Amino acid sequence: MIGRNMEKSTRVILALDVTSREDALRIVEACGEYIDAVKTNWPLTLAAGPAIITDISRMKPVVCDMKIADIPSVNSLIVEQAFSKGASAVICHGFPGEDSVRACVETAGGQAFVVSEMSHPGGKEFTAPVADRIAQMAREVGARGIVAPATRPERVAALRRIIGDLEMISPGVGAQGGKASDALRAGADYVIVGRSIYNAPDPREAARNIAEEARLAL
Ligand code: OMP
Repeated sequence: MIGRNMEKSTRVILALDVTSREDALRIVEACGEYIDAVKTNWPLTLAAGPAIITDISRMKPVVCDMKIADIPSVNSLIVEQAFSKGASAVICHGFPGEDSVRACVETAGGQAFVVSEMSHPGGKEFTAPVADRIAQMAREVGARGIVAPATRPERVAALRRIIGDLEMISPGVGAQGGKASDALRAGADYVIVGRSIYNAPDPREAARNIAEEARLAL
């Protein structure tokens, strides 16, 4: 079962880091019109079980973010499981090296995003110094794209120059201090937004506002 591809319409990917199945489904239902995809991560998967990926994939394309960072053979097994549950794409780390990333990309039929420089303050310590090389490697192995920090639009622009026409998805908007319009203008294709939507009093309204900001930015 391979999920459908995400559209490039609202440019918003909802990071659904909630820990209740009911909340998760309610928020996706509410925000559906204003998001292109849902990103699932460990908190929801551990809380609700992997079947939540299948349930959400019936509503929206799912980017399954297990931050895959293992040896190639194990990476391939993780990717197979993610796609068997209905994921449309996966996220893997770049730092384990080319063979590990290649295993993800090949098993995912190209539908893998590679984390380059992380968006949080600690991302500057170990990921920033190697992010350019990771971005280049993502391109060489045929990844779909990279994950790059909306908290540092100047890095989004620099990484865009390296990846050419690969896609870029960009977290760090809102709760981490980045702005959707800055990231998109600097070269991101999509912004990834979590707390600013799912913790908002009205998640639908919050998603609508970010989608509107994205539309005006482009
Ligand atoms: P909020 O900060 O709540 O909007 O959530 C951001 C989401 O993006 C979380 O699901 C993180 O796991 C993810 N993320 C980052 O925040 N920074 C990164 O460098 C990479 C990711 C990611 O790979 O998605």
